[in-house]
Amino acid sequence: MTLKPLYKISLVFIFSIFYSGSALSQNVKPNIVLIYVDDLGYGDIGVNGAVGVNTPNVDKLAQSGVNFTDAHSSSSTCTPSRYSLLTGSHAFRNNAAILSGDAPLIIDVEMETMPKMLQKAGYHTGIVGKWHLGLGDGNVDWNEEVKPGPREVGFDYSFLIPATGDRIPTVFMENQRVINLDPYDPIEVSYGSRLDGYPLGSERPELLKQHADPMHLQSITNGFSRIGYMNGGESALWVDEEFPFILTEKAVDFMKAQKDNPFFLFFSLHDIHQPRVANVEFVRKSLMGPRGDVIAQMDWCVGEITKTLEKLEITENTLLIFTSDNGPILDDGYFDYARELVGSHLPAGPYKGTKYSIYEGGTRMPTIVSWPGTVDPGENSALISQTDFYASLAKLVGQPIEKGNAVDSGEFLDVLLNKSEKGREYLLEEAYVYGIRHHNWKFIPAKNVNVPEWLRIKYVDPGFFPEPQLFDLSIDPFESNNLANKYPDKVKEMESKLNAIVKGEFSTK
Ligand code: NG6
Ligand code: CA
Repeated sequence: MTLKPLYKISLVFIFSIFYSGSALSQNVKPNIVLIYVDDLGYGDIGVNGAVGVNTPNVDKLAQSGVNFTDAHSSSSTCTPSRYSLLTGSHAFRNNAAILSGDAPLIIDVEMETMPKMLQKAGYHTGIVGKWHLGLGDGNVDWNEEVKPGPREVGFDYSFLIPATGDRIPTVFMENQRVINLDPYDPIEVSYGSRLDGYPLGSERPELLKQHADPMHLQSITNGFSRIGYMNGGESALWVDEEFPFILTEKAVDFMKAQKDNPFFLFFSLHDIHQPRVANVEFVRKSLMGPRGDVIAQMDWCVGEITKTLEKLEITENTLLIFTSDNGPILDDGYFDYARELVGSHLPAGPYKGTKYSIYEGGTRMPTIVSWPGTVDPGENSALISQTDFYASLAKLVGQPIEKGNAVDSGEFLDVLLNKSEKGREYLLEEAYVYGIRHHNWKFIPAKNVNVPEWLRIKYVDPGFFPEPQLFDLSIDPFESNNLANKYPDKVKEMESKLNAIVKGEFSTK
């Protein structure tokens, strides 16, 4: 049944009366759109101080919604963050780490997940974009339906970049099948021995649109050398420059088709991960070269989503969350001549560290929640984690969480809806080492972790911390003044809390 706009508005009005107390009435089922950007830093959007690129659509969302200033991904890399987001449990509990492009699905299909919970509440669920949670059972035939995958994790519909833009196979999958595949040109994939397939970046540099470091010099498809070897599937190869249009179109089609159901759309963008290659429409849209241009491109995608909600007249019945999976990365494998630090642009805002880092820049994410008519606009400084979305949304849609499910997911619905600034007391941050927050205190234990060689060469915190570190973020947001010697009792307390979390003896939620 299609409701006339007037009725819709009055329904929203009735809902808002219910919402005026601190707890929400049960069984309110707005559509939920989660826009998950890849590698976007806290400072990369206009409202958080970006200067090298304009993000008018994201800024508009922030103006009509809540801009969170202390919201975190569970980890400073992709797979672990996505794992926690969908399962409500810490990535370390399942040793979740960045996966290769042929890795098996890392979410146990028996496990309750956020999309399964939403399905039980009557939602039609879909993912469009980057997956990177593994597919299949370890021995994938890319020419057949690949199982288990998103469907077994709770998504009714999927349109995927299977792993990352820089990993083969560089093909889209719709509902777990490679699209546009010619059966006479089957796909083979290898992350071990070389295949006699696409030319290699290490041998044919003249074919490259962007030169790459030795880790990204394997099979060349569409002028980019990737991680991994691939043969066949030529008719199915994606064109990186078409990502924004193809992914956005799939997301828009999903919303259009589901506009009369409550739907959950996980729109998981490739931007601004490398290889960073903007469509010609967005080239030079920023002052920062490719990194800024793909931020502008990402902003366009966000605008298309909000425009579609408006056109479908469901803006006021849609809870939209915008955030990112990990902190910003500057160069990461491709020499794209990005001018990343143009002027005073600070990709991680006032925070130290980048993607991969345990410092705040690794996990403190640009995070906006918008639900016009229900959520009061403003800024919210509560400490929360993306891991908390699961329990908070379960509360919103009136779904119970059974014991043993979503074990690290705290219910902070009032925070998400900007009715409270009382967030978490403790929060675990995962990188190659752990960090823990207690309100504005931040603790990183002394540790020497064996991180990959390339990481040690390139990044700020290579996993070697000879001394424990303690910071007071209220006066030292950049984590530059180590107070560990000054407050030994605080160090002890936070270290023991951290150990207890890891051993499963203390819950932060
Ligand atoms: C790293 C890749 C990097 C990127 C990252 C995953 C190398 C040297 N680097 O291993 O290019 O793909 O994995 O990014 O291989 S993430 O956002 O999906 O976590
Ligand atoms: Ca990422």
